[in-house]
Amino acid sequence: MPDAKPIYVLNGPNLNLLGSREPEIYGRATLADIEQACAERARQLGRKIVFRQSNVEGELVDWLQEARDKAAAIVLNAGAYTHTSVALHDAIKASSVPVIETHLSNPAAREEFRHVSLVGKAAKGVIAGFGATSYLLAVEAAVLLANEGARA
Ligand code: CA2
Repeated sequence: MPDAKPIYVLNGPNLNLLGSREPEIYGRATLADIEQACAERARQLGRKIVFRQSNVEGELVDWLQEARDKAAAIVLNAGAYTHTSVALHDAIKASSVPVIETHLSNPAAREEFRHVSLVGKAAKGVIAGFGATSYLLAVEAAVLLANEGARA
């Protein structure tokens, strides 16, 4: 599929700090390590990725809007905005591109305030709790959904 649209992998606040602190929760991989692993897995499955991180909620909204035309599917780790952002929820709802909510940790097994996901209420599905492997599972799910969409 030479002209296949890419998978967008979007990352929210503080994920640029990965690998430097709290390895017991988030693992030792840096975000650059995760980007490389996602690109490799997508390549094996015949897709490219666009990988970005921002600490700014509005920038994530802009990228979700951009993805409406440009992406085949979206892997989204919205970080703490997962639990608070009506703007991200609305941007996902406004899009027909499938979004896979993705987390390194398992928010359901952590503090109460992480148990609500406004992103999850709009997403196609959720992958959480497998460390950096969550991203690889999410890329696989994204490619499957993208291929289904391409056939539909
Ligand atoms: O488990 C995940 O992937 C989270 O999305 C990570 C967010 C957290 O707010 C969500 O509840 C679950 C936090 C990302 C912050 O990452 C850091 C990495 C290293 C040091 C400090 C924070």
